[in-house]
Amino acid sequence: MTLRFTTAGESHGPGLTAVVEGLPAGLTLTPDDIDRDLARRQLGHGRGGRMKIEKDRAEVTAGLRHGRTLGSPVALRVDNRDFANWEERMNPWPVDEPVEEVHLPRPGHADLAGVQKYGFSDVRNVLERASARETAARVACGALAKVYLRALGVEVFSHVIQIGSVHVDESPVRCLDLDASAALVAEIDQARKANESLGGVFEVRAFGLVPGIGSHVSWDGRLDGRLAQAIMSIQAMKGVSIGDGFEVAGRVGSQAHDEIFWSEEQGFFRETNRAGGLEGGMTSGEPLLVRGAMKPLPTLTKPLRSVDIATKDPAQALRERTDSCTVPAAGVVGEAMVAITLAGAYGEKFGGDHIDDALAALDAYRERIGWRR
Ligand code: EPS
Repeated sequence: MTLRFTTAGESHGPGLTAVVEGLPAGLTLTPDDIDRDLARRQLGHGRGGRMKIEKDRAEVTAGLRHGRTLGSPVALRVDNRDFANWEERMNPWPVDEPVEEVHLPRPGHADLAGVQKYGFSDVRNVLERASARETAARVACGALAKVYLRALGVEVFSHVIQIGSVHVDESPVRCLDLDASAALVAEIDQARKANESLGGVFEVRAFGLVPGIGSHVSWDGRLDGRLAQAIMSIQAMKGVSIGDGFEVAGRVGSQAHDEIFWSEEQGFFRETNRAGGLEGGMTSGEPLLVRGAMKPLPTLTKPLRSVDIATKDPAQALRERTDSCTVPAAGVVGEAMVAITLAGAYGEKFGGDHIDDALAALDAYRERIGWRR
């Protein structure tokens, strides 16, 4: 069975709700498995005032008993603490006094197309759902997928590799060392002072994958396509790449692929991973490398030109409390989306109503293909 999830919730409404279907029975979960990732998503230099209000925790309301999955849908909720400050404006039920409408769509946000499409006069009816607050629910679902994957020997991580114009590659060790980190922080501080926001690039890596997850036989079974959709569905994403991504387009063939070797102790292996762990829409058994490119957030303290949708007069876009950079948080969301996608593809291949059935199927497959890692 594949893994499916859905979320509901507005940014300043009472809370976020999510339902995850397709987890096998018998997985052991602790509250910390979910809350740890929720806390990681809230961190990162460049966050605004909202994160001082929220302290995200997931309340599981279905699908678990005494810390073990039942094979039934898992339902959870994450409260919006900020709702206490929005009870009038975001009450699900009619309120006594009319609330002020927002008429100033932000370039780069869902605001304008959203009010046109859904027939609203108030931009808030769109921006509340388009907000990246929703990613808290995704991260909670992703944490469940990670527990499933961990039981199957797969771990998912992420790191930031670019913020604004500063690349981590510019650090001599090509990793998030203190120098690189300091340069990224300085870039964010400088942007904030200039009333600007910043985007960037994160990378998600998954280790412990067996070859053959996903499929070459049908377009919608190709794992690279599914991962691309998962990453691109995250708010503010403008690009996705796998392995060496766009760079391979400019190389000659001999520099673009990963030669195949075999040894008694390793079985099949590669010395390079330019393909990012995917060939022909399937995992190759090498680590999965997926990058997401995020645009700068569209809520600006020095707003761009826009139009008042009620009067049609030129105006400045909506200006409100905002983050200046959320690339570190987006990396955690990327992990969640990759984990959900991988867990779904593992579920399709190894199935099982109970996790032990999936493990038995995985073992039999490893044996059949002689996979030794
Ligand atoms: C967001 C705007 C900010 C962010 C929010 C996403 O919220 P507010 O308008 O309340 O200041 O803090 O992100 C979150 C609440 C979160 O949990 O990540 C936006 O417009 O997308």
